[in-house]
Amino acid sequence: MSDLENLKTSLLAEIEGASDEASIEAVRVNALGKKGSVSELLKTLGGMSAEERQTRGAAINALKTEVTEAITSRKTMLKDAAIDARLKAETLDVSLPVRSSPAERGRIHPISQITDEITAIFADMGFSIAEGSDVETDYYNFTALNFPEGHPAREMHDTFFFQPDEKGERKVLRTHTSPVQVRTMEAQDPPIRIIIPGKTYRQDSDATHSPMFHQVEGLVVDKKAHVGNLRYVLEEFCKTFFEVPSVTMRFRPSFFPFTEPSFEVDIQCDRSGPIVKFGEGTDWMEILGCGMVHPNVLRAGGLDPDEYQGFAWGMGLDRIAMLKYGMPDLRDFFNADVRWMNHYGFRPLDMPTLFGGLSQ
Ligand code: 2NM
Repeated sequence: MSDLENLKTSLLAEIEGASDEASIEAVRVNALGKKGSVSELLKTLGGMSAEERQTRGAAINALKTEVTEAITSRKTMLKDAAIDARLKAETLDVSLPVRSSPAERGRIHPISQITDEITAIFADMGFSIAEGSDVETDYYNFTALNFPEGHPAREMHDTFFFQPDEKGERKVLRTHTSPVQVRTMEAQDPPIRIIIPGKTYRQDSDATHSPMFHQVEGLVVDKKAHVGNLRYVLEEFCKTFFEVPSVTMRFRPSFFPFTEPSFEVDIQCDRSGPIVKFGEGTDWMEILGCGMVHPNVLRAGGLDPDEYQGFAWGMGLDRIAMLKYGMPDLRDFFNADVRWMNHYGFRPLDMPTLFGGLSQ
């Protein structure tokens, strides 16, 4: 067999043996590329005599044509095979159920939901939301709020203290959100109408107490703010929040260092059945504390108590959420158990709005 026959046989075998598009391309380069075996043969044509070119030259060209055709057809075949394989592998069953998106599967924690509900109610009455840091100075958490140094009310709060700094000052985890009220009074001129949701901390832990808990406080400061305004705001809030046309509220005298007079507020309810009913019944449930802002607190906020009055209130969210949604143990709130979240959580798109009905 001539050298050309040999080359042809081996090239055709290689072409036949190429099993994918990359290997057939490699065969092409080896045969027809710049330094390919067939291309090298073609380069010898120039040095041939006329008759040699007629016989051997024609044979080389015929080889080139045959090899090129074989490669082209193998390439087409391998390309079709690759497409067939992809079509088989990438089938999509359009009859399968659509997988739900994270926005549908996720749940809003009841504490976030209740915070949104409460802030929506006060926002509708013209309040702005104010926030502050969980870590506070002793001054903003106590002194400015009329808890004097050594006053027993400081002990009442079971405060978490940080290590003293180089000046001997101890930062605290805020025991209430009230430092935000003082900072707001310092920063902006009355009239002030703010609502302050946030995390608060006290050393206390059982079925109804968690060392980290949530409060919403409110503050109004104006030239003529009085207990009548306070009552009205809180009554309007309770009606909307508990979704009843009227509530009976009871203001009991109490003591807080930052307010004078101070009250604890109960609402009438019926606790005889499995769930608490509001706006009816013969029981009372304590829901918040409130009062007229103490002159010393107004002064700490840079305001003249002869010119301005204020009223403020505070409520713990965790207990109210337990009552509103019928949850037995407060500690479940913070266990991060997805089964609990699926049961008690709220759908992300069911945002509380007053026009939509708070709890739909
Ligand atoms: C409460 C009860 C009564 C309160 C007072 C103030 C401030 F800073 F304006 F003086 N903020 N919050 C307050 C008053 C909080 O929580 C049970």
